[in-house]
Amino acid sequence: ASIGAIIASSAVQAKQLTIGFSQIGAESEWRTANTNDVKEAAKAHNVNLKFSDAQQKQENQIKAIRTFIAQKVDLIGLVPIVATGWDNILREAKRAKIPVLIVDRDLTVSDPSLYVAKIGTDSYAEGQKVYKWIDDYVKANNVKPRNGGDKLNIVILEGTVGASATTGRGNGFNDALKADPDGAKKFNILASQTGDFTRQKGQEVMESFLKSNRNDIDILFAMNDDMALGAVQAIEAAGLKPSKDIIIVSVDGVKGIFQAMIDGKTNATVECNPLQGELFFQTAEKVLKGESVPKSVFVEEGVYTADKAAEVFPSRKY
Ligand code: GYE
Repeated sequence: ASIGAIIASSAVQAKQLTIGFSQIGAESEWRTANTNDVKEAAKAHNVNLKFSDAQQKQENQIKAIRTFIAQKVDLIGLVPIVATGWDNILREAKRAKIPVLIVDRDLTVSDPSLYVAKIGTDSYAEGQKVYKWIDDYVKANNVKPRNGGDKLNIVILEGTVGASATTGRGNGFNDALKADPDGAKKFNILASQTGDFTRQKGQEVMESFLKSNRNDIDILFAMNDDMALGAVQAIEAAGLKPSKDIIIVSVDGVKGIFQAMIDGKTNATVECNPLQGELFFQTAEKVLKGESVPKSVFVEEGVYTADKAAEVFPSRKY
């Protein structure tokens, strides 16, 4: 082959991919880790990344996707802030023959061919792990209701309303509670309200829980670490000891919660892995080469407790 042909063919191979990525915003430490990971992986894969931050608004995500379509990107990544309301915009992408990969959160569409594949976390399993951790912990430590009653009172800080991470974690937790034959005898859900996955709102909602039930709350299930960290502030301000007077379990496994566990302020975190960038770009490249990919892939996740936090901390990547 002539030098010219070799150069031409390697130029074809090296054609840089342009990928549009619609992110939710920056509501939590987890989300920041997720965004940083996607940006780093884009560099490693030499992708021209068009990154859009929707500032917690679905309408901004829809606008971003429409812009990506107009720009004729090769592929679109979407983190759906809520599960529904995507059919029309995904139909537009399909008509333009731009493949869409769903990242992190799940969605519900009328026609599954509107996206190629989903890469994310198993929020239902996370909710089940939260229940199991609580149940094991109270048994092992013979935890008694603070108010002398016969059930342990649980309060829940929920995530963004309508987000798959919220419904999945809630359903996983509630189903595990119902599946436990003694569940209803041991536990009472005293209050459950959204804290929008943010530290600020987590603190505010916990304050209001404490205002009405300061001496009744035994356990807090926060659907993410940030809300748990906000709640710690509220609990301390109410003159109670987080992790002792009120047992705290959350979801994510960010560095901030490891520090809180080391400091004795929360008890456990169920891991939700934000490092999805590598898998996202690998999958995108396969899709664009015409290879088949699994319709749904979950990244790996564990459970971490306060007694192991100091040991594990140095190896945490987010
Ligand atoms: O748990 C929370 C974030 O969608 C799994 O969103 C994600 C959740 C995560 O803001 O911290």
